[in-house]
Amino acid sequence: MTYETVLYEAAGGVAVITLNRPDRLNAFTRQMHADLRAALQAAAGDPAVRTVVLTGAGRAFCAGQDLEEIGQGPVGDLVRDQYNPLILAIRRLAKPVLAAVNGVAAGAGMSLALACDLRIASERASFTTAFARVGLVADSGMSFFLPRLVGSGKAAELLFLSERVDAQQALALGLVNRVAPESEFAAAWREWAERLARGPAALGYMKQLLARSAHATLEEQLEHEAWFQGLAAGSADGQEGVRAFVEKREPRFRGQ
Ligand code: T3D
Repeated sequence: MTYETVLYEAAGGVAVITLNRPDRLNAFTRQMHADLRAALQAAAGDPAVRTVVLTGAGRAFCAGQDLEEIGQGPVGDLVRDQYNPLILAIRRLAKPVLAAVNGVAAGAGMSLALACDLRIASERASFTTAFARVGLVADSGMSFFLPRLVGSGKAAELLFLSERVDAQQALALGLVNRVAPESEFAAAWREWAERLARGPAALGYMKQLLARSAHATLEEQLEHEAWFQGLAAGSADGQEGVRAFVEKREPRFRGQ
């Protein structure tokens, strides 16, 4: 599949989507929104794809909105029509989405990373909420995901002061799951992506369970667990997992 501003490559159960405007630090334009949403849709609709990786070309992950394009049209509409559907597409994708944060992630670029299920950062990556520096409020889910990852006090600090946080600080804060040296970064995220792609259909159910836990009471969440456990246990992968345990062999999951 070819797009103007993103690269798409699917092999071995892993779809890698690379934001590809390196000269603008992969900042979002309307075209990039359209391309990224189309690429996510392609990954969602392809049964051979079991994990999606989002990364950036060049030295940045994504610098957020392209500030040279921001003046074209009402900003609230841009957020509603472009950013919100993108974030929801990632959260509703019933497959793990891994952000391979290769460089700086700023503004909505940081939001994009936070909307993914897992984040691996290169040692040269950094994060800045950036919004307050340009007189804007957090968007693209940042005000939802950030306090849940780092707590409300730290979220307020990161949002109000917009300071740049390096990869090790991000790890200490819980913003990323893992940091890899630059020379090992590609191998590190590929290894996780391939492991996820060999995982059972239950990973997709688990993602939906975690999403529901953000709002549920304990009673509601126990019921959600019971419901999804029924689906997982009835799935081909659930049956294969139990059979493989009894037969003392490694399971062969097919994502079904
Ligand atoms: O309606 C709406 O769109 C609202 C939605 C808003 C969502 C948002 O994301 S708002 C926040 C937008 N993003 C930012 O404010 C970040 C702006 N960029 C920066 O703060 C810095 O560039 C970085 C911290 C990301 C990286 O700094 P550094 O020193 O590594 O690079 P640099 O020299 O600042 O940038 C390199 C080039 O990229 C430079 O262009 P040049 O001088 O080489 O021609 C710079 O202008 C350009 N660039 C960086 N970020 C953006 C950008 N161009 C357009 N838009 C950008 N966001």
